[in-house]
Amino acid sequence: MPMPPAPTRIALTRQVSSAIEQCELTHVQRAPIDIGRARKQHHDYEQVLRRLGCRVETLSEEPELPDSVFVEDTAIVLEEVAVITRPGAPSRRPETASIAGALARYRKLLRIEAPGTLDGGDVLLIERTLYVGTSRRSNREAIEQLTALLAPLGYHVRPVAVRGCLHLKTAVTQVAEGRLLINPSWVDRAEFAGMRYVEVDEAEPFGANAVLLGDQVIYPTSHPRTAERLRRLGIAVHTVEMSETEKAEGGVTCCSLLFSAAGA
Ligand code: CIR
Repeated sequence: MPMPPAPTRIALTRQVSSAIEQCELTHVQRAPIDIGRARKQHHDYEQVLRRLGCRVETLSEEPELPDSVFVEDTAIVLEEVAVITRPGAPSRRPETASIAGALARYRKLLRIEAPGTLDGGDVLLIERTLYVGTSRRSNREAIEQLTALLAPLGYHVRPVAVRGCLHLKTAVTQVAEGRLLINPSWVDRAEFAGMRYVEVDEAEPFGANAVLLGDQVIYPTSHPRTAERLRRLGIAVHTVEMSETEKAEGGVTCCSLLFSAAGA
């Protein structure tokens, strides 16, 4: 019997807003952003996603929504459903409408409602567990809602304390099966029982944000020492320049929503 083809992997992205310089900032000093360069870097990031097998669907620019390139924060896409978030920063809440429109073609939609607030950057999915950062952006009400929405589908939701950074995935992401890339100053290793770790180089505190696609990692050029640590572990690392979105406090995971077209 021939094997069925692998389901198409979608990467949902959005063009960089011409208003990106008015972005929200929490732990990063405001610095001028070169919009042309930001767009070029975002285009190159999309090219890497394509090279790694994704079909990239790019939403058009939202000139009124400075942070709208960071689509990760607006939804949690699982095999069965997509949960539309209610972002913690009020300026970002209008971003969800167009994302819901795009995701409705692929998934049944569930929603986080007020007073819940949740940013997708706080949600790290490992197998059937969603680790959710209790950051300034994501609150207990949202975690309770998420737990109730997803328990019937067999998902566990676990709150995780983060400190000193914007989101859980600023502090920790997965880089291989059973292995996390972590900045232990911002999140405790003990939260993730049974996982192996690689720590960021101490000169690169923002280096814990990586995209894992299959067994390939997309990673910013700005953290070369940590990239080298990953390579020494045998991990395939594809580097991308992200200097301009980094000035907006965004990393590689923030700029796409990755999911299989087929769903469940
Ligand atoms: C914000 O503060 O909301 C944006 N300037 C950056 C969001 C980055 N998103 C992410 O880490 N998932």
